[in-house]
Amino acid sequence: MFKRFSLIALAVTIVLSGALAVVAQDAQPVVVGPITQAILDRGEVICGVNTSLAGFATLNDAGEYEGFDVEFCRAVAAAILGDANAVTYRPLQAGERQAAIQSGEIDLMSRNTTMTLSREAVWGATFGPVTFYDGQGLMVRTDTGITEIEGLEGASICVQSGTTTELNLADAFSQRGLSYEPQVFADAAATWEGYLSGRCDAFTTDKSGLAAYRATSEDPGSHTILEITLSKEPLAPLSPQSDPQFADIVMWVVYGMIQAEEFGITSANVGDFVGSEIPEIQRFLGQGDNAAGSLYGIPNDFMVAVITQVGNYGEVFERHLGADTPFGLERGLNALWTEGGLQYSPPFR
Ligand SMILES: N[C@@H](CCC(=O)N[C@@H](CS)C(=O)NCC(=O)O)C(=O)O
Repeated sequence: MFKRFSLIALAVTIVLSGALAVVAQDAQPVVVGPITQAILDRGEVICGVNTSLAGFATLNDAGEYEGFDVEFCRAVAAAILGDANAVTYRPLQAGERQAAIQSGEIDLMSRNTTMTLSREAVWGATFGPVTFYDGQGLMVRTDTGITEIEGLEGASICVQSGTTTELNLADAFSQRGLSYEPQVFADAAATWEGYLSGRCDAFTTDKSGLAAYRATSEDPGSHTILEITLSKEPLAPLSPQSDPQFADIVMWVVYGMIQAEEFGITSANVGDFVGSEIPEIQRFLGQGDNAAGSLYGIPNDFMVAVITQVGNYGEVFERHLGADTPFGLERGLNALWTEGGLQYSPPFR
């Protein structure tokens, strides 16, 4: 009898202690990481962006940065501070990126930067989800009649230093037994000017960059982007490894924008979804008893602020790069997975 009682007592204790552990875990106060804390203290996110890349990051007439990449700086500010405008932008040349991350002078970088193994390790960076699946391309003057990479045998090619572009170019030509003469420039404007002034037969960078330069040139029709894609360039935001919790916030903000598009939640209708009875939507928007942002020490309903002030992923893409912009980019790989693309968010659970 006693034995039976003690076994029951033991079972009850195990179940209870299990339950207590879960409660204790849920109730544990979240320790806010150093980057998030610095953002809260100064009331601003310091975000590294491109010096100027049409569609991705440019200064508008009001002297403010705008563009596809800029929106992710704004989204992180909205998530943490509730204000998408609370961002200080640090324009960075390609070759300045490593030092900006290593020194910790920026909290976040959202600047057409390709995620690679060595950058994570050597720069000490944590990349977030891919915001733009890209690939390297080649542009030539249309009147050269060149349509294939083989037509560039012995050509001079304008390329920017400190980029994956420079490295891929060498691989692409040597693999095909082709020779070329690189004309290397430290900044984008000089690289583009080099090509325009005829110093180079071709200009190479990410296809998004080629589309941006071509669309904003005097005569877009006089430049042709070759069909070939030389590399994979998954462009993603990144942050210093000193605060893994902040890196998680960046990750879930980007995924949240993708998930919002999948749910059909936009900046215009998010208010209608806040009162939704659907558990999945309640969890996503941090409503009721569902823990979301609170697990990271930020407002529980952080995605409401992000969607209201910035929009979902599709809205951001269309606003800056889509059919109604000079770039007219198709979603392609950047479509949702449900539409044949690669953009896919893990569950907000
Ligand atoms: N995605 C490549 C290339 C990124 C890159 O910096 N591209 C150039 C050409 S489009 C650029 O944005 N230059 C602008 C600048 O350095 O200000 C990388 O991460 O290395």
